[in-house]
Amino acid sequence: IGEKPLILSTWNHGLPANAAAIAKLKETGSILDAVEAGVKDTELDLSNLSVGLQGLPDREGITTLDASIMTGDGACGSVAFVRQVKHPISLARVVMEKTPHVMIVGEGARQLAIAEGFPIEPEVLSPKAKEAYEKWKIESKYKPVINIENHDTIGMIGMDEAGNLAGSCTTSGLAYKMHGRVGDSPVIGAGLFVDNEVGAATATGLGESIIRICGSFLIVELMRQGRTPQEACEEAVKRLIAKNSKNIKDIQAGFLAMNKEGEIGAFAVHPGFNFAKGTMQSNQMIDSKSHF
Ligand code: SD4
Repeated sequence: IGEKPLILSTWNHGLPANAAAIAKLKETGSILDAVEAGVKDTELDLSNLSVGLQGLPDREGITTLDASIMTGDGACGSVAFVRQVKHPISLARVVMEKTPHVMIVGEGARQLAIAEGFPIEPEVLSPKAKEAYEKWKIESKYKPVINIENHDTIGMIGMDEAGNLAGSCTTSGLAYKMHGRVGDSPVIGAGLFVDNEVGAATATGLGESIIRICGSFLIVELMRQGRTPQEACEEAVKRLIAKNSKNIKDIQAGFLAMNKEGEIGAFAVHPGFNFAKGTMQSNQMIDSKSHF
């Protein structure tokens, strides 16, 4: 039905990320290489305050990163609460390919990065992040602002011409989170899930609300049972709203999915979520529908 190869990724930065992914796919032919290269572009984007080391810090003023990567055959790796590493997505790939583990966090992840020859960056906030943090400290109130500074994570899912799937997700998490807080992005099944037999899904938004319903896994399983990607995303949002009903007006979450046929779906709690759809011929932004 849909075009292949196909790359989907969350938010406006999805456009350049998709372009980087498609370029990589042309170069190496690997959908795994493509989804890694795609989000690496966002990890370096200084204008993005929700991904990479330029992201907004936690309430102690420290930026900590979460990332995950997965392929359609069930291989996966992730890192969480990691400091001073510019490309957590590549470190997640190292966990997947070079260790017997799936998830490595904190200082252990940083040590792995050092052992693997990743450069360790100085721990300084970017000028934009520093300015925002100084402002936040005046009141030190924790309240996520939907669609604005807290919600710009990149989740990317892709399929090559042969129908092999892979996905990636990387974030600096919620701004001003508690030190040590980990969101959905590095949790396989929450922020990302990929299965070559069915399809792939990724999530963005308030990680706690997404983890509660195992969002991405839920969507893939709903597709396995015959729902379209769109129906599956809508059902996941419905479930999320039911499980987070008390403060739903302050919670934004969005899901993105594709199935093996190249059909796509997206749905969010509130308006404002958008995503980029890339093929060999085109790369365009699409506005997601939402429950409210
Ligand atoms: C998190 N889901 O850490 C991430 C944040 C996010 O767009 O998606 N921002 O909860």
